[in-house]
Amino acid sequence: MKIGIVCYPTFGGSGVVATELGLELSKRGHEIHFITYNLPVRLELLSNHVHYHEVTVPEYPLFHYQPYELALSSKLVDMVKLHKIEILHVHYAIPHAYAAYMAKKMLIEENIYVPIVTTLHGTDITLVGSHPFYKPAVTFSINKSDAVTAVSKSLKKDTQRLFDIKNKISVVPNFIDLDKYNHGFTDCQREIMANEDEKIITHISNLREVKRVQDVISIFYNIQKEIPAKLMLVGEGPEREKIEWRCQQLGITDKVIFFGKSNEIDKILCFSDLFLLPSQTESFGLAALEAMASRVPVISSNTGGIPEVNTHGVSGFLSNVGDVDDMTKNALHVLSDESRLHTFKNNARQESLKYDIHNIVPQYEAIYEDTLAKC
Ligand code: GMT
Repeated sequence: MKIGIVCYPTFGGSGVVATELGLELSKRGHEIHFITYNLPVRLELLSNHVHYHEVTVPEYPLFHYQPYELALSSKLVDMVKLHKIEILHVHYAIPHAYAAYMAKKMLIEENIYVPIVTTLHGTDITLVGSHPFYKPAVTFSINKSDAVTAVSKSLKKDTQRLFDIKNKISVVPNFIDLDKYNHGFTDCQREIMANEDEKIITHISNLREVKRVQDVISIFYNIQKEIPAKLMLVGEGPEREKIEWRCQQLGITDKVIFFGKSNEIDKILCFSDLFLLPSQTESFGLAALEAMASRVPVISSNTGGIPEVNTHGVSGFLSNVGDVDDMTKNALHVLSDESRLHTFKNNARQESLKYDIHNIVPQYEAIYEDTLAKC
């Protein structure tokens, strides 16, 4: 199939999933066209099966807001015609599903029919999309998609609760390329990051309020009072400055390493002992899955889709949002006994196998085939 993929090209989970999906589909013989405003961060290799088409929005002083949706829908029309794209798969409803619908309507005028598959990722529904300013447009574009998928059962339920959805929503969970995260314990060079007796705790996110990074700091502060430890903070975002101040106030700056945006997540996870994800809400928690695939147990909140990924008492532990004391207790339980830590590490890897890329990507292929067959 010739598939057009629209996504945010950033470090966010939806862009990562869209990119990994496109790359895997290309390996399975499909022709993939990424259509977005920047080269997606994990899209390293372009080939004759993987193409990237940039959407540019010319700056014009008259416009207070530059019309990205308009530029995107025009680009979609042009790319569908030029490359004979058969189906458009848009990741993140806002504004992608809306722009794709406009493109579809324009193409119908020229007797070209291109169906749209929309994948809902989380904040497009739970945080941003349900805002009254966007809700009518998001409801409309979900209902007008030819197929709709959500990345967890929890997100499907939230979408049905928050919007008046007439369309069927299929759950296709996020996935992981297990080979990428299959390192041994010996080649991680953990000695560069920490002393031999120190445990390495990691958090990866875009450091937004919804990630509750202050809880990460509180949990780590409590842990390092009991056992020697270092904290790896990966990602950039609006909370960073506040966190740096807090670390200074708590006197732990020498134990906290800020990596910023990193393309070496697999290497960082390779030397990690524990992953913290205390989010306020999380439709899936791809970062937790990446940690588990790297044999890193997860201490998380029990919100949204996280319980579908992190199994309580097996791959880690779940606590109520904001219950820093319980998360600390669980973290110390996992870290304080070497053989228990080893069991949790193995369990984490084992649980991640459910989300093997080779099992999940065919589910998207089946949806494309079904959708095309109905046109
Ligand atoms: O959570 C983020 O900061 C990024 C966001 C995104 O849209 O890129 O992630 C959402 O989609 C990911 C991929 O499906 C999920 O794994 C994340 O759980 C989800 N984030 C939230 O629901 C907060």
